[in-house]
Amino acid sequence: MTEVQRSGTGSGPEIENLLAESRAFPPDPAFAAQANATAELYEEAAADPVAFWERRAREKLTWTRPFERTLEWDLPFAKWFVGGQLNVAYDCVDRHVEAGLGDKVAYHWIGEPGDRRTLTFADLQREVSKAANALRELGVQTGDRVAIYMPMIPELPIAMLACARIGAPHTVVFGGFSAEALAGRINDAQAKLLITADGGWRRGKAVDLKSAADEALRDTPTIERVLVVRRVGGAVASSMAAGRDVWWHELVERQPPECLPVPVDSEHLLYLLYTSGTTAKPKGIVHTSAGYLLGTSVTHEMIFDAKPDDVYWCAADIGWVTGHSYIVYGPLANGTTGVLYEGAPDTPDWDRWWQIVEELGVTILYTAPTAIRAFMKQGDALPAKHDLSSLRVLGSVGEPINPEAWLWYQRNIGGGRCPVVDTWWQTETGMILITPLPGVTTTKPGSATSPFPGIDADVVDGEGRPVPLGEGGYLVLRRPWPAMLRGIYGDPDRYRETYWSRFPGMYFAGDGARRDEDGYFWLLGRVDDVMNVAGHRISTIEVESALVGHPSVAEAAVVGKTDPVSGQAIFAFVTIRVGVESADALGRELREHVGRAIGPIARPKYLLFTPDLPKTRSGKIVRRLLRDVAEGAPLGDTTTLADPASWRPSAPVPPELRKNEPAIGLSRIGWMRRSDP
Ligand code: 7RM
Repeated sequence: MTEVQRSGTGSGPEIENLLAESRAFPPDPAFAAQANATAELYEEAAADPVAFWERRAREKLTWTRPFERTLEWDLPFAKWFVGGQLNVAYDCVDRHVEAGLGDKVAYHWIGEPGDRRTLTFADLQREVSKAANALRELGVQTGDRVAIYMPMIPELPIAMLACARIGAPHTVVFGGFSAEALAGRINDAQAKLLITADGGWRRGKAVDLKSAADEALRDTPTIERVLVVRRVGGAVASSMAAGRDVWWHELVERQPPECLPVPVDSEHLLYLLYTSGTTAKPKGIVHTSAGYLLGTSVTHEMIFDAKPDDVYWCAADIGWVTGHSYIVYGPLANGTTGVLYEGAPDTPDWDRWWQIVEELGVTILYTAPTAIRAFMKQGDALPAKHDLSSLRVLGSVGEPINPEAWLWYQRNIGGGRCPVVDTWWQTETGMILITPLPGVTTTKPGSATSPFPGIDADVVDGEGRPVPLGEGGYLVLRRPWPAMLRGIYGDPDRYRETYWSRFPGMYFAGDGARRDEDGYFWLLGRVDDVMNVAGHRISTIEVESALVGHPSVAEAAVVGKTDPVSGQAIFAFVTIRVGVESADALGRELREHVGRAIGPIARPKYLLFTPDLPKTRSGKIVRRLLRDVAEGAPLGDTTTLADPASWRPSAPVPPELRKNEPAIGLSRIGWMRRSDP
């Protein structure tokens, strides 16, 4: 199986396989004839990238006050559409109602237990307005931050849009994050209100969100009130704090159904979304209003070929940026009908998604390689049981997609008819930046192909010089784009340092990439200490500091190990304090400890107790070696070591950690300098 190399930009055999991937899929002429995108877009944008966005900003967005200057670029600080005012919720909801589309479905929602709700744009306008009035009653004013911690229920996008309606920035915290992670984000954002739910349904069980929220709220002095949606009823034992907590169905339902949208400046803070970096403290990525809405809506229209009659399903969770940009803001600005599904893809069975596609006649599906590989593992029979002929465009995002998964998706889900768009972007970029345009681009399985019109991406070497075609290096962006992050909340120095200092004048994304002889971009994964587990960014340091926070742990080092389904899996090396017994029970306890500190997705799949960790003279852990050990690279093979001369493990990795199953290993592994006898 061809596998994309995930760390470093060295040219391993995997990359050679990948670049040898020669299958190409030219656009179907029938699709091209009706496509939203055309090849001329590239020419128009190349001629004048700023004018390209300016024209679309005037055409696509509804302004309460027109902008005066398209771009102010004071590197690395960008302002787009300066002087303009609009309201994001109005552009996503009200203007479609005013245009006569009030009865059009905005969201088909399906709960995991099978309950359903259909919300038209008129319903959404009413619900968002009522929720916005409720926020006001709870004391939220324009500019106040609101934290949102919810399952995938309609009240989640309603809450986000209600915030946008009154110009109160939101920060959505993924419902799978722990109380501690929630508290950290609330405190960094200094949020005044928390919107949450009693729980949500996942794999047939009620996940208790309110108890986690209550735990977080012990340590969040800025939170005044809590608005709680009742989703699971008696299935969880949560309680309401008198004077602080209020039920959504009591407060929101009695609000008047009208609420004037508040016009805000183009650069008004729309939301913060926290993402993992190379330190333990997540960064609050700043997204503002007009440029973000333009970038997400233009890319949504062009890359997914979104048409008025489409039924579009981005199967991400709204708690991640993919959900913000491509479930909520981009598609709603385009007046697209979307699908929201609350639950897990394997509940009640692994064909749940295909049953939903068939039932709702989904035409566009956007998901992650992790999900595709998980479906692939279940075999071809489950999708084959369902009529998937409504599908016409397939998208992928979140991690490199290996050619086998791409081809499986194209054949077994797309029936060989649908263009597949592998879209590269980040929380920071806000919108898709490297992607095929369906109907225009000849795709190659495993390649995100080329930069979106107006985007200046390149691959450079360690000195910032563009690498020749056929070679690998670091992915950079040279020009600002409308949906780009405006900074890290409260920390302009960290913003400059993290993204703009490695290569002067360029945005460094933290990803390695190669360009092939045709100039196609092949993304190779992170080059920093950020892991990508099932499309979720988790930093090695976050997991390490959670582990070290446990009283039994002296030291910990964490690396990502290639995983056939989730892309990477977390592998933790742990040394324990003198006097503590390392045992299976402690290993399990540590896993749960990380789960509580960060969230279940951050629980190490592999955990190996070792007497010490390999370090350089200056005390830096030699991660490269740990990575090799985790990957099961043969002992003594130093070809992939950054510093081949120095280190080797003193004993083999226990066999249980070499299988692709969660495991805890006890070992006598020490780390010896190669020069040691
Ligand atoms: C949208 C999202 C960003 C990181 C990014 C990459 C990786 C995302 C692709 C990809 C290869 C892709 N935001 N990544 N898309 N790698 N091909 N099409 O995922 O902030 O959570 O993650 O994800 O490493 O830097 S994110």
